[in-house]
Amino acid sequence: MDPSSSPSSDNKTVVTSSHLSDMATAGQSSGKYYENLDAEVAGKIQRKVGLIYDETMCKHDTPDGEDHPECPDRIRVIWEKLQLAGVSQRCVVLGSSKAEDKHLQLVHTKDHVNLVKTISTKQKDYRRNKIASQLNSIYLNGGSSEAAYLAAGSVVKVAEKVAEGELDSGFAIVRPPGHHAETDEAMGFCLFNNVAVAASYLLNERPDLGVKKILIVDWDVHHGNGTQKMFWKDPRVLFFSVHRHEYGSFYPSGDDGDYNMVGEGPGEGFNINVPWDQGRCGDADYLAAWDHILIPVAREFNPDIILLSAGFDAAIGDPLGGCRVTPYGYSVMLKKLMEFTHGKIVMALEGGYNLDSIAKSSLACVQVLLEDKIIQGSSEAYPFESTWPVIQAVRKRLCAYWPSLADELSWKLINQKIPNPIILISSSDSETEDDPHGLVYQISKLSIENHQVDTASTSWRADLAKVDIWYASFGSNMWKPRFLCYIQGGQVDGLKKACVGSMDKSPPKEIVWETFPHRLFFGREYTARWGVGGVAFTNPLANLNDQTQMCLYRITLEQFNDVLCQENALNLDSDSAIFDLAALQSAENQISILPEAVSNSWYANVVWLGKKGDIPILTMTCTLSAVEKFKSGEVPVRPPAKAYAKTLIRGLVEGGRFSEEEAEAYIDNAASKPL
Ligand code: X5A
Ligand code: ZN
Repeated sequence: MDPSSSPSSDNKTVVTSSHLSDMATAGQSSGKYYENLDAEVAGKIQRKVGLIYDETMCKHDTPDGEDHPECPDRIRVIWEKLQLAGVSQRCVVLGSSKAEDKHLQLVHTKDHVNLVKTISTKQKDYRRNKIASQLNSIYLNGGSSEAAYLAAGSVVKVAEKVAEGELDSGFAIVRPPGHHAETDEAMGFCLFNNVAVAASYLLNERPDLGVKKILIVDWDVHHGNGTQKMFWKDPRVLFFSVHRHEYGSFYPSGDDGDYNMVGEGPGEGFNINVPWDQGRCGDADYLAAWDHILIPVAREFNPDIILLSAGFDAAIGDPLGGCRVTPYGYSVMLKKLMEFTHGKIVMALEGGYNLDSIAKSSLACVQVLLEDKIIQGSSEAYPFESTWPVIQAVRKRLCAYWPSLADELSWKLINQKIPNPIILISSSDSETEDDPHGLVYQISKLSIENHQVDTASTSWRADLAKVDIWYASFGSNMWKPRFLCYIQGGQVDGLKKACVGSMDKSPPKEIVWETFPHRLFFGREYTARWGVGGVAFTNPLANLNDQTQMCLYRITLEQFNDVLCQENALNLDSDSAIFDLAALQSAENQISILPEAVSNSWYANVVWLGKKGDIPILTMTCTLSAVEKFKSGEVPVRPPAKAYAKTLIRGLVEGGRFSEEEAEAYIDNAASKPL
């Protein structure tokens, strides 16, 4: 551990000015210019993400150097990870600040503040261990007071800057943690309730900032009992905590973390607990709670800012938590929160005791705040069996306050589960490493969309019209006018037959190009639309040696069904979708999709290619068994029909992908390489 990497001991990276407006980003202030490549590619402005880390907070430690999970290295490893990844250099690094007593007293008693204030002084030396032993899960030493003041003050500072708009978001890498600390009591490794102090400060001390409603999300594996109590009757704070509960046996034991605890008086309905019944929850369970509780409620609540009690002790590998959330899982949970408050999110570290896990998870989160491309990863496909009943119970208990929770979850959805006793191995570390080829090809096994699956499929069109997908085309549909025939109807140059178009004739919302690691080839002897010659297919399996240009159209899932029908010569008037939300979910889970009605046609295989901006990317091609038939020669591989090739080349050229020559060479190459 190199202590000089701490900003408090390295003047070059310390930015102590309290005025952000005249402050450069940390990268610029140390003479280097760091570019956010992802933001640049997307033509976006780099988001200002604030970070606070201060080595002084490491001085809070066990009195005699005994081992303890809540150890100083926790924040050091996070800070080091952010530096090594080159991420802290792209953030605004702020100096830490001590909390003011009057701010602490917004949520704590004067006695409690005084106790923490004086606990580290010489005079208290002999009494410290005794006081600590009378508290629940607390140790104290000579560095505790200062660390506690810095932890609370730093969260206040980041929250203030984000609320003011000087920062877009931020992460206070602090210890001791805060969410167990109650009004008059330190407990659970927590001295001051850092997040609660910050929330109360914004609401009560800074009306000028216009923060009227705060969402506090607590994803620490333990229940945020302190925070819950501090805003129990306060409708300005919506407190959401997801935690291990096991019927009140998990720390902090008792009923406080029960889902029946919804707040009181004016605060009734503004407290939401999601209490797990068993201890091995992972990404799928957490995301189910997000999709079916937190996100719909947050949409209704419409907060002005989000404070995140970001403990990472539900992370895979945590010695206290036992859960299995991956860095990818954390990044998806955070990404989903970015939809609100223009991304004004203040993260404050709470628990998290596996040094490697908390460093990786923190990095993944800061990358989300910076709006970098979401890291690759995969998770178990479905929540545990015991998860749906918990989610349903929470929805039922709270639907009187939040109408979006009122619908029963569909049986289709809640049948997607993993039997409880099975212990799964979650994603390996390597799955979260950067893809050396820069190709997004790994298939996420996890639904990160909030799909409300309706029980009655009376109007599948209306339901699927609400869901956007990217249709990735690699054949003649790359030429926009030709693709539009499938939407608007008609017959362009080269087509031997007119298309009927989709029911919903609205044009694609966006068109982008991307390269995918799937082999493009041409096969068959004749098609009704193009005449003699082969048409394009792509191997459903990814292979990093292959690169295929695809033109992505953002259309609705309803339109995608109509395109699928036309590709496979089916009528559009079916009373059920051939590719519905359940199919989308299966596609995501790599289960081969062969809708009954199209199983004999050529483009019946819908393949999941990943996600782009949270929207699934789908393509349609032949089945794997058809690829085998092409390989064996049972079905001929043929160069493309003339008119067809012309259309492809036009698409590639007009799409700005290639020059005429390059497009020809690209097609020739795909047509001549042996399968
Ligand atoms: C902040 C936090 C855990 C306390 C566990 C006590 N506290 N056994 O994670
Ligand atoms: Zn915890």
